[in-house]
Amino acid sequence: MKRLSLLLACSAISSTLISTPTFAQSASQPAETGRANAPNQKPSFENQTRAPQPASMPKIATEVVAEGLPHLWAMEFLPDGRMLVTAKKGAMHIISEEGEAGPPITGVPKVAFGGQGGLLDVALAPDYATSGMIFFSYAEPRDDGNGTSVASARLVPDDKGGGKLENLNVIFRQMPTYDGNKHFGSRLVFGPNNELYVTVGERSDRQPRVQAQDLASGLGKVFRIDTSGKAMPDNPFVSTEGAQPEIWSLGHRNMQSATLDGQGRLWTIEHGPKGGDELNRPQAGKNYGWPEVTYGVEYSGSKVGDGITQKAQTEQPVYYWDPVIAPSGMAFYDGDAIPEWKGAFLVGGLVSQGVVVLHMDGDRVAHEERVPLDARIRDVKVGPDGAVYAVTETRSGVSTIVRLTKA
Ligand SMILES: [Ca+2]
Repeated sequence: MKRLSLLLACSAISSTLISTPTFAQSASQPAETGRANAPNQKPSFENQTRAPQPASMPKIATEVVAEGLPHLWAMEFLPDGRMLVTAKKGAMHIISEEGEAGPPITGVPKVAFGGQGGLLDVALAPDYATSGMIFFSYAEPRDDGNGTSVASARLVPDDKGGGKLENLNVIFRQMPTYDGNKHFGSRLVFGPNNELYVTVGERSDRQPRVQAQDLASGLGKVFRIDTSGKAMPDNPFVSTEGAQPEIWSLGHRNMQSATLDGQGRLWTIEHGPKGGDELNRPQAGKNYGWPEVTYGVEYSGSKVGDGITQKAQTEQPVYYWDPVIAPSGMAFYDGDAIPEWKGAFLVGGLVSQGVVVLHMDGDRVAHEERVPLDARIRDVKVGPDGAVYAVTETRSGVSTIVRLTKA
């Protein structure tokens, strides 16, 4: 009888689900109802894609708190409640509590602006309140191309709403250099032991992208370094001949989302191929498959490699999206202002034009909720007030910051 009632419950919504494999466990409809790009690919466990929406979803009110900003890439809250933002063209600004951008902070190094390149993520050092140290990533112009680099500096705010960077140090360079303008990643996330996770891309083109599987290459990896840029001594490949010791995990495509969960563990979301964005919890030394094992298809519609979605010695994504959301920033919600979201991941969607809320059950996704915002979302952060702040962008290069609260 149970099985029959599930079938009946699903038949009402089946017209929108014909193109995707589903496990008929819940009568709730998934948020995603669009046609899959790889309709014949099967998830390897329940709720690995198109998880049902939660039974009750909060009504969300939005308010623009800053507008007319340059094209932003990342945002962090400073301890005094103001926001520190990176502008993709190569500037940093402090946004006042009234929503006004201060003058550009001086001392930002030159970035390779163009395509997906520019000034990328920023993270405050765990001891920022006393040290003033920040870390940021950027597409670095180099002699024979460019690559993602990470710098540290001391942020010295002034009394005019601006400031300067002092003691600038480029602490890490993704190698090899490549002459392209795509798939730089990146996100910077500090772990609980002062270790810095750096997520990058594999530079997209067919020739470099296979290096995501190569431990001698820094393309398509998560790195784990100390604040001076050195490999953490307990990294998985420090004793492997020829491997880059900074590598934490391999087989990634282009990770533009990363955050810690409530237990201090790293989670990432990468831009996949067409129909292959994926959520992972990267673990030491593990291989996440790209470009040999993946969901989705090439942009041309042809299969990626041999079209394999599962393989021994590679990790299945915790979750994947087909069609893609095009993930940007990501945050773990531990606030009280929106109780329904407690313990969920909040993910910005460039293509899905809103915030994706992933409700977890242990290390699996139980429910996926969408908050449409009618704008490409470039970053998502939880504010000191427990509200959620989303950075929007337009193709023409203007950003706003929107505050999400429970209506
Ligand atoms: Ca993968």
